[in-house]
Amino acid sequence: MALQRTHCSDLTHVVPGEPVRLQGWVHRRRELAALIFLVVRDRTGLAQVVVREGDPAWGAVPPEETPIEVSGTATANAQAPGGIELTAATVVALGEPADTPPVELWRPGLNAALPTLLDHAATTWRHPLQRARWELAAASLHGFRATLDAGGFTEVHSPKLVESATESGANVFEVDYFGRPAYLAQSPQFYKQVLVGVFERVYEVGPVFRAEPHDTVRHLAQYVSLDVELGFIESHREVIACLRDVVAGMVAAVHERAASAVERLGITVPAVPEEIPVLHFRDALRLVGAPDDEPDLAPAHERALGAWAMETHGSDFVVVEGYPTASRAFYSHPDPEDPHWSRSFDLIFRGTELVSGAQRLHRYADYVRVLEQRGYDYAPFASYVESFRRGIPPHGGFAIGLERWVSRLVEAPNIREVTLFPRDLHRLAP
Ligand code: AMO
Repeated sequence: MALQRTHCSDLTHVVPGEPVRLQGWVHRRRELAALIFLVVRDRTGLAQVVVREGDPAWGAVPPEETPIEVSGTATANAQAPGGIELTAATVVALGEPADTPPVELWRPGLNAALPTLLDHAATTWRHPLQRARWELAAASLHGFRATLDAGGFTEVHSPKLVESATESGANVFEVDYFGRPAYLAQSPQFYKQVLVGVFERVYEVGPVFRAEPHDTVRHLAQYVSLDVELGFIESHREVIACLRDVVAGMVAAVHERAASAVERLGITVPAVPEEIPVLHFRDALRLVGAPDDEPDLAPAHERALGAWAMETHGSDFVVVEGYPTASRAFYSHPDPEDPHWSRSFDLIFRGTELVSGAQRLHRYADYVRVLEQRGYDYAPFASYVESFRRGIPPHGGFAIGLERWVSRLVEAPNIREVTLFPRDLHRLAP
């Protein structure tokens, strides 16, 4: 029977003298006169193998990035990572010898320009620092789901081929659907709302599509949207409280499940305050010195609000509520006290919008009126709007952009750096 596989990070626990079998990639092959230092990389970390002249592996270590299996003897060496290395090794290649990678993955830093990183994403993501970024994303997804599962939410999946734009007509991808026009979903907005009528509380993790015409450092043409919707609420403030707990759950999961990624990257994981500071849109405009009739916050305003939240509240997070109704999506609930403002909000994290949310309209007549006021055709919205005739309770929700979250977490200058295979104006491959 073959010896059980040991993972690189477990080598440190093996008793010297014991036989060991590793599987992984040739991370580094360094040849000296009578010695080859081989560093093996697997999903858990790195391990050192020392090959001496006369060892079975002598002359048989394939080039960097080739997948291999190494059998040898655990040997104590204070200089080896974890104090144990492998000696007297046999190396078997598990594939063709790999071509020289476009960047040297064994170097501690990944020194390549962004286009090189993206063109060769399938290989460059192997670098331990690059992998760490996705490990943060994966842990965050776990925390998102775990928090909502514990709160009585049901995970759903909605269609990505849809008949109408959900956010605005401007940036939709049109596709040919059996000879008639259809769109790639900009968000699961309509479906999550009507599913409140079934489950009360739902969430979805999935891709959404935006035909963003601008090349910016914070927009992608496809991103992962973390959507939440909950019923039987009194106002958007309960939605903000739910959002606070979800973000705290994501942060907790990063600590629990991605501690080694945090350490490798040397990042500061934010603390989520019990109550995130909330500013009304009106006051936010004044604070940043913008005119009173500004319809939205510009990126520079968000940066200024982020700096304000840190200075005055020691918080990486700030919520802006009450955006003008006219500048938000048609399904947003106006403020009953003054319908010029809406019960909508954004969460700004480290100076960038991370989340949008709101209480929604939930009465059929309100939808009919608002569609008419905005000059939208009824037909493309009919199946959505008509469900409000059959008993949808007061509800609200929000959506977090996963890549935005990770990019602010690691403070990456460009969102593409934390996206596995980004899609943008110019990129459709890899
Ligand atoms: P919104 O369009 O503001 O709201 O999107 C919500 C969050 O998604 C992220 N995001 C993006 N990330 C990368 N590239 C993009 N092009 C991009 N566009 C948006 C941001 C943003 O805050 N239906 C509403 C949400 C709701 O009200 O529940 C919506 O989609 O982090």
